Amino acid sequence: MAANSGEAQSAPSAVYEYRQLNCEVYAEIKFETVTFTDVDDHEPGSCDTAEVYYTLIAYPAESKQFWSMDNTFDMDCGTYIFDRMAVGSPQASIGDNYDTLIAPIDPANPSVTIWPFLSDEDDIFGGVNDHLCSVATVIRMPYQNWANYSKKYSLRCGEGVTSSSGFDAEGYIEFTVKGFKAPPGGP
Ligand SMILES: [Ca+2]
Ligand SMILES: [Ca+2]
Ligand SMILES: [Ca+2]
Ligand SMILES: [Ca+2]
Repeated sequence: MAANSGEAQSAPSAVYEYRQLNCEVYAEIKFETVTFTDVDDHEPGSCDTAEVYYTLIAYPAESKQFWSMDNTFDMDCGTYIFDRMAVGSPQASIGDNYDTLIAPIDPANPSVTIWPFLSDEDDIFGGVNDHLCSVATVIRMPYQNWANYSKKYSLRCGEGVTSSSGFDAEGYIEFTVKGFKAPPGGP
């Protein structure tokens, strides 16, 4: 009698554990566009041409860097699609998704820190480059809410970022954040 009652109690928890192990939660961060309404690179007029390299960060996902100080991407005023900006960059072969990062959500710290950072290269200042545009935000919510989360963000250059030298472009960065479930080990 005692053994039967013990079995009856353990069955439900075994089922619960099985389901938990077969589902982890991830966030997909898709960097959509960056729009510049003004760019200052010490040239005449209000929409200068910046020589750009940039890093897409969505911690705890692995960050992606495109272009470099030696190999930059020209940008002036207008809207640029991150997926297209990366084409031609030496780093663009690292994956098909040039604009998307996948972050595993940690139940103990269910947050994602999003921080795209665009820099302007300046030969004339001896390698001291300018901050062109960046935004930063931490998205945090209860773990169980992440799987169904979906939101589009539009943040102004400089929003959420502390920088002593400021930013040389005015504009905004748009990105979407979507939660989903996938088997352990990654989607
Ligand atoms: Ca500059
Ligand atoms: Ca100018
Ligand atoms: Ca320039
Ligand atoms: Ca420059």
